[in-house]
Amino acid sequence: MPLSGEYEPSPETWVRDQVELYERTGGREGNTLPNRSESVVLFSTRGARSGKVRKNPLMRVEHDGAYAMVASQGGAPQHPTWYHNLKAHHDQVTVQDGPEPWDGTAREVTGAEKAEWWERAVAAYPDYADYQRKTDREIPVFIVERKN
Ligand code: F42
Repeated sequence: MPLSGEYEPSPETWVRDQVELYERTGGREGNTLPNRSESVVLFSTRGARSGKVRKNPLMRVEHDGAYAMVASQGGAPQHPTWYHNLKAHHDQVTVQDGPEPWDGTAREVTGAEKAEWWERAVAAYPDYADYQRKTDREIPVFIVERKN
């Protein structure tokens, strides 16, 4: 089930457009990073302050049906805003990898579990390693698992 409430598209045109294309085609188009081969997945979160529905494509990092959300933001110094959305509403997230979104629960991983997922993330998208070198912050990783 998609999250209920008002959807507020990203102020970033390329992000907003990719979300629109992915949703309109059920993930048949807009399913890679532009001009790259690596796959993306669509995530919806609940705005920490606005309560609105926010949607972000992120790189596809999947293992045993769970999906990582890597808060890399290209190695920028601050966490992306959806990091705060997940901290505020960890049980309001949907994952869309193909035509149908499903409801999940997110949790930030740490320690050995994070190290395993970081390895998977870099295997899926090697640029993550460069992003981590670029920034002093430790890039957070959340795992989303299906509800019920
Ligand atoms: N970003 C990543 O961090 N990791 C990825 O793997 C990744 C892959 C990717 C692939 C394709 C693509 O098109 C984009 C990709 N991105 C990736 C970019 C990603 O989708 C986000 O654009 C990026 O992480 C930045 O997210 P952001 O939420 O910081 O974006 C800003 C520009 C934004 O949307 N700001 C909104 C605004 O109106 O200014 C606020 C959005 C929001 O959620 N607000 C909350 C609310 O309450 O509504 C408040 C949040 C708070 O701070 O409390």
